[in-house]
Order: sequence, then C-alpha cells, then structure tokens
Amino acid sequence: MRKGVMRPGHVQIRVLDVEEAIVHYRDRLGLIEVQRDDVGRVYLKAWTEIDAWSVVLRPADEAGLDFMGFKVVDSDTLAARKQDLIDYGCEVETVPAGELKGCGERIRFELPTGHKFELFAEKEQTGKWGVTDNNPEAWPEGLKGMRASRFDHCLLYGDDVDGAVDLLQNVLGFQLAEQVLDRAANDFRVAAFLTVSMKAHDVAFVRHPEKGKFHHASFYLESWNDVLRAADLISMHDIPLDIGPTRHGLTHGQTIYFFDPSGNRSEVFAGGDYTYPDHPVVTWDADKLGKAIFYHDRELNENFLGVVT
Ligand code: M3P
Ligand code: FE
Repeated sequence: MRKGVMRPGHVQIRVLDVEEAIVHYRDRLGLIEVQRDDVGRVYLKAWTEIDAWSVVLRPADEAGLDFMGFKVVDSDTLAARKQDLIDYGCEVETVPAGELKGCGERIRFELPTGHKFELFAEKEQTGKWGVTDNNPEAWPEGLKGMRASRFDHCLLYGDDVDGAVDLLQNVLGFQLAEQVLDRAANDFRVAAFLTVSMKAHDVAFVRHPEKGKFHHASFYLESWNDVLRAADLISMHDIPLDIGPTRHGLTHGQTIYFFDPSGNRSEVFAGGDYTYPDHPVVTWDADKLGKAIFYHDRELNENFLGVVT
C-alpha cells in the first residue's frame, strides 16, 4: 500500500573535484546547473523536473553517496512517516529547512544496508526548464550533452537487503517490483528493485558485504537512439565506459554505464517496464543473473558487479 512517498527527489553525491564533476553532470549528462551554496555544494536539475534541483555534488576526499531523498505529498505525511519510522525503531534525525538551499525540513534515517535516506515535503518549484506550463513545446533548445530528462533512480549495494526491503515496504509503502533469488540457497535475496510509482524502480539494492555502497545514479533519456547518442558522446570525450549500450533483463531498460571523474558510476537509460500496485513481483533466478543484468551478453561482468564507491 502506498504511503504518500511520491518520488526520488534528490541525491547528494561526493566528488573529488567539483569543477571536473560539473563538466560531467552538466556538459555530458546535460543537467542544468542551478546554484551553489556556502559549503561548496553544486545543485543541478534535469530539464523535465519541476522542483528546483535534484542532484547535489559535494566536494569531499572520497567518492560515494551521501544520501538519497524522497519527496512525500505533504507535511502531514512527512510527520506521519517520521512517527512510523520511530515506531519501527529507526533513529530519525531532523535536518532543518534551508540546510539544502530551497528545501524544507528533511527527516533522515539509515537503512539496514547502511544508506542514508531522507524524506521531505517541500522544495522550491521552478518548473520545467526552458518550457512553460501553458501550451508547452516538446523540448527546450539549448540542452547540453546527453540531454538527461530526469533523475530516475539509484542502485545501492549493502548487506542487509531484506532489512531495507522490509522497512521500505512496510513503513514507507514502497512496492517490490523485481527481485533476484538464489533458488539453490533457500531463496536468498540477491537483489531487490522497489518503486513508489509506475516506474520499474525508484531505488534498487544488490547484496554486498560492505554497508552503504553506491553503484550508480541513473538518468532517463527519451529513446534508444538517445542511448546510442550518449555512447557517441562517451567516446567523443574519452569518458571511462563501464558497459553498454545494451539492455537489462531486470526492468528491460536500454542502458549504458560510465563513470564520473571521481569514479562514481552514472547510468542513462530509456524504456523499461512499468508497475501497477496489483502487479506480481517479477523474480529472476540467481543462476540467470547474467541475462538478468545484461540481456544480450548474458554474462556477468566483474567490473559492473565489483566496482562501487
Ligand atoms: C539497473 C537498472 C544489477 C542490475 C542493474 C539494473 C543487478 O541498473 O536500471 O535496471 O546490477
Ligand atoms: Fe539502473
């Protein structure tokens, strides 16, 4: 059952060199640089997003994920989910309004996989970039690089995936859309893809011995042609390529993976499945993991599985 959690609202990513990172996220992915703050963070948005920003780059000595934030429908829902998290046994921290510029109060907690998650109800809305709400044109001119249209999801690596799934399903109303089970090991859950929407996934987890690891942040493109064009840009600019262009078995998205200058993985993808609340969980067997991850090669790739920040 949905519980008023609407969508991934933001991700804060640690980067080693902010200027190099901006080239990646603004000029290659095609996000729009919105503002900076007095601790040196850079805020960016994808052009179809109505909130003021969705990606925050924080200068740091180590790459990785600071937190992922989900927007809830209103402040009553924020208060209700805060109480639910406390009742579930989570330690909940309240981050005051304005700590991220233009964002209201945030409720922060840690998932059993070690990832910091936040909920918030309010963020400054600046509308879609370059188009109006009245008789809007199809797309704005002047977009750069891959022309990413929205921040879509993160894939996170951590140990207690079952714990994260339990919390997200039962406290926050996420729906388990897809999973990978090891049939030979008592249906041990290797991966879980969860959604709060009709999307195939809004966040996903893969089992990994270390807590709190970041596999990728993903951005939506309009078409397979745009994924191929992203591949061209990756070559043009000598961006380290991870995998692709190819198709996932899980979620069936058409995808390409590459790295930012700090080593954080980015994905751009198109297409993919949709999920209604009455859809059954789609299950992949772990012995089909190669095909589940890369539908064409049907082979696991060490880099893809092993490299995380
Ligand atoms: C995606 C996606 C695994 C799968 C990744 C899938 C197991 O990133 O967007 O569907 O790493
Ligand atoms: Fe992904």
